[in-house]
Amino acid sequence: MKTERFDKKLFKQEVINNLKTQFRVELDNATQQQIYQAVAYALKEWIIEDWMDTQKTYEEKDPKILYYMSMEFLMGRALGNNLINMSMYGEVKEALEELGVDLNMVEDQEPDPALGNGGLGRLAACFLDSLATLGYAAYGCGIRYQYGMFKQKIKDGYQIEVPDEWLKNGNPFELKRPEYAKEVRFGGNIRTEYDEASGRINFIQENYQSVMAVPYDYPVVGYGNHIVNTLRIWDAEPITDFQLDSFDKGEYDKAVEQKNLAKNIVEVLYPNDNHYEGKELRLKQQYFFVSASLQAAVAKYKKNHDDITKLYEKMTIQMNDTHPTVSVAELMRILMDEEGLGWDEAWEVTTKTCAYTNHTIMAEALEKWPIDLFSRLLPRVYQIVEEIDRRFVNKIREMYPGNEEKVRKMAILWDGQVRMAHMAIAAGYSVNGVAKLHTEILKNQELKDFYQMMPEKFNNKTNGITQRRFLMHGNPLLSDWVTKKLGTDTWATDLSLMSGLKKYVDDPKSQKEFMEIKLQNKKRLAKYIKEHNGIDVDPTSIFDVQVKRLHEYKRQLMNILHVMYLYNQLKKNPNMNFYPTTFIFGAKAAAGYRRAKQTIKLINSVADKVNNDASIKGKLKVVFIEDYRVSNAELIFAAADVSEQISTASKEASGTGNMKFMLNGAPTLGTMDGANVEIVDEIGEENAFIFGLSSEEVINYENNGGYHPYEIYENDKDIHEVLDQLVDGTYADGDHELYKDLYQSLLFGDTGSQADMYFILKDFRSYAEAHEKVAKAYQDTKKWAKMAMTNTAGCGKFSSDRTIQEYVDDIWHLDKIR
Ligand code: B1N
Repeated sequence: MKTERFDKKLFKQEVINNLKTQFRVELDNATQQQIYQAVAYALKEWIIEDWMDTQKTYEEKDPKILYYMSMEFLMGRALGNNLINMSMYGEVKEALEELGVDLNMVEDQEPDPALGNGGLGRLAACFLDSLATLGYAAYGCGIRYQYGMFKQKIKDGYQIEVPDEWLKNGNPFELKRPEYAKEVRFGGNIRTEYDEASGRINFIQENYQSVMAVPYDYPVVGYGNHIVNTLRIWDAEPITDFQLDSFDKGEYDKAVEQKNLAKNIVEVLYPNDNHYEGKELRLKQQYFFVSASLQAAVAKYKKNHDDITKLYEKMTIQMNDTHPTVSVAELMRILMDEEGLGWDEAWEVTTKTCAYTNHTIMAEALEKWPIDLFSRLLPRVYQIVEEIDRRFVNKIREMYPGNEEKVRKMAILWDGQVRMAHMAIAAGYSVNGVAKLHTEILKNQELKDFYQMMPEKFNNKTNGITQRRFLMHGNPLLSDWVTKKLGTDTWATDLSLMSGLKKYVDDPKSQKEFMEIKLQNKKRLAKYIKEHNGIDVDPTSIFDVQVKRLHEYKRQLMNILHVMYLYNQLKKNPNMNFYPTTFIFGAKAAAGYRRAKQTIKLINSVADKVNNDASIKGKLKVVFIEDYRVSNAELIFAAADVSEQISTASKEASGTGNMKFMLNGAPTLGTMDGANVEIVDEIGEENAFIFGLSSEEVINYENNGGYHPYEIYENDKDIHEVLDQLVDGTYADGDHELYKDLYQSLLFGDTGSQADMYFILKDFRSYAEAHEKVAKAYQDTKKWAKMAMTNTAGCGKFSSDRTIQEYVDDIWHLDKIR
C-alpha cells in the first residue's frame, strides 16, 4: 500500500479486520487498547512498503551508511508521529471519525517508548527523524530494554518509581530479525596460538559466557519522502537451551548463568542522567549492543564489498557520548582477529570510521572503568585498549618530550582506570560538542590538552529538535496558523522559513491570533492538570514552566525557593501588584539521588500550601506534573508562556527543551548557558530574560575555591527567611529535618564540596529581578505577543535538520538519497 494511494475505505476495513483476526472482537466491543493495536497494525502495512523500497534503493545505490550508536533513544509515541510524517494524519483522523473513533484517544493508548533519560536520548530520536527526512542512510543502534525509564508516581509529595512495562501489550511497530542474530562473548581468558600458515598470532577466547543478541527493527519514517530508515535495538537471548536433564554440574551451572546473563543484560535502562554509575552490568550492556551492531555492520559491508581496508568509505560510526566508545576497541578486534588485518591497517580503518560527541562537562558523568573489572569482563578488548594506550602515550611523549604531566593528564589507562573519553578522542576522527559555548569550554578547559595536541579533530555541532513532532504534532493550532501566514507548509522541512513570520510581529491582528492559540493550548494543558493533579489553574495566568530532569545544576531548587519568596511577599502584602502566575514543574529524579528527591518533595509541599491558601486569592499556583515524558511534553511546550532555562552557567552543555519552548512561542528566562546563548544570538536579548553569572565568572569562582553564600544569607533578609523555612518545618508539617540536607548544601556544603556549588544564592536576586521583568512585560499584551512571536519566528536555526546537515557536511559525508 502506497501512501499516495491512501484509501480511506480500505484503511477502515483493515482496522475492522485487524480487530477480528487479532482479538476476535467487533469494533463496538473492542477495548481502546485493541483499537490502538488495530490502527497501528493497519498503518504498519503502509509503512512496510516504503520500508522495503527504501532498503532496496540503499542496496542498489550503495550509499555510505551512518551507524548512530547510543545507549538511549527516547523515541516517544510512534503512531501520531508516523501519521504526520506520512502526511496521513488528517485522512486517518477522518477515517476513524467515520468509525466513531477519536484519533486522540487512540494515540493515548500507546505507551511512550522511553528508552532514554532526557536530552541525550531525545536528541538521538530527533536525529533519526531528521536523517530519514533528509534522505540519508542511517541506522540507530541501541538496546531493547525490557523496562525503559521508570514511570513516576507522586505519593504524599514523594517520587515513587514504578517499572515501565512498555512491551506488555506487544509493540505493533517492531519487527524481530532473528536472521541477523549475533553472538556476544564475555569473560574467560585469552589463549594465544601461533598460526604457521599465516605466520600470525591468533587470540582465542576461552571459558567465556555468551549471549545471543537478537535485533528488533523499528521503522523511522521520513517526512513526506517515502524514506524509512531503521532503529535497530538488540534483545538478548540465552545461547544454549536450558537443559533440565543436564547431569554435568558444570554444564548445568553454566546454562543457568548464561540464561541469567541474557535476562539481566537488557532488563532495564539505567535511570541516570548526567551521572556515571560504575556498575558491571552497565559495561555489559555497552559492550553487548556495540559488539552486535558492529558485527552486523561489518557483515553488511562484506556482503557487497571485498576490501575491508576501505570500510570507512561506506560506513561511519557516531558515538553518542562515551557510553558506546568501546566501539573503538571492538572494531579493532573485529578487523584484526576476524578479518585478519594487522594493527596499523586496522587502526587506520578504525580512526577513519569512529567519531565522538561529548554531551557534558559534569565531572560525575565521566566514565572511568576500573581496569580489573574491564579486563575481567572484556579480556581481548582490554588487550587492545592497552595497546591503543601504549601507542597513544608514545605519541604524547614524542610531541611533549620530558613532559610527564601531559601523560598523566591524557593517558587512556591511568590510576587503575580506563578513561573512555580519552580513548574516544585518541581514536576518533572527529570530536564535537553540542553548542558553541560548550565546545569552547571543551577546547579551552575540559579537553584543553587534547585540543592542543589534535586541534583538527574538534568541532561544534549545536543541537536541534524536530519541528515535525514538537510543532506539527504537538501544536496543531499553531502549526496551521504558521502555514496560513507563510502561505506554505514547507517549513516542515525547512525551518529557516519561519523567519517569514517576522513581518507579523507588530501586526495587531496576527498578535491576537497568536495569543488566542496560546490561550487554547493553555486551556488544553489546564484540563490535563485538572484531570491528573486535581488542581484548577487559571489559563489567563502566566504559565511559567520548568520541565527537565531533576539535577542540582539545573537548579529547580532555585526556582522553588523563588516561589517561596514570592509567597512570603504576597502573605505580607496581599494587595501588592502581582500578576497571577502558575509555576509548572515536571522532572524525574534518579532513584538514588537524595537531594533531587528532596527537591521534588519540597516542590510538592510548597504546591500544597500555596494552592490551598485562600488568602492569596489564587494569584500563585504551583503544579508538579507527574511522570514528565515525551507525550505530555508536547502539550506542555505548546502551552508555556515562559521557558525556565536556569542552569548554572557552563553546566548545561546545550539543552534542547529551550528550543522546543522557543518554537512554541515561549521566551526564555535563563542564564547564558548552553544553547541559550545562541537563542539570544538569534532573537536579541530584548526577547529573552537573561540573568545571573556568566560561565567565565562561574569557572573563575570554581578555580578559586568558590564563594561565600553565608554572607548573602546574613545580609539579605528575604533569602534568610526563605532558607530558614527549609528547616523550621513550614513546608514539612513541623519536621525540621526533612530539608536539612538542602539547607546545608546551600550554606555549608559537605565534605569535599563547596557551599552552594551551583551558585543559587549568588544568582537569586538577579533571578528574582528577571521574574519581575517577565510579569511587567506580560502585562503589556502587545509587547508580550511580539516577544513570543519573535521567538517562534527566530527558531529556524534550531531544527535538527540543520544540525544533521552540518554533521553530514563536516563529519559523516553521507550520500543523499532521493
Ligand atoms: O545531552 C543533551 C544536552 O542538550 C544536555 O545539555 C546534556 O545535559 C545532555 C550520562 C548523560 N549530557 N550527558 C548526558 C545522559 C545519560 C547518562 O547516563 C550522561 N545527557 C546529557 C543533548 O546533547
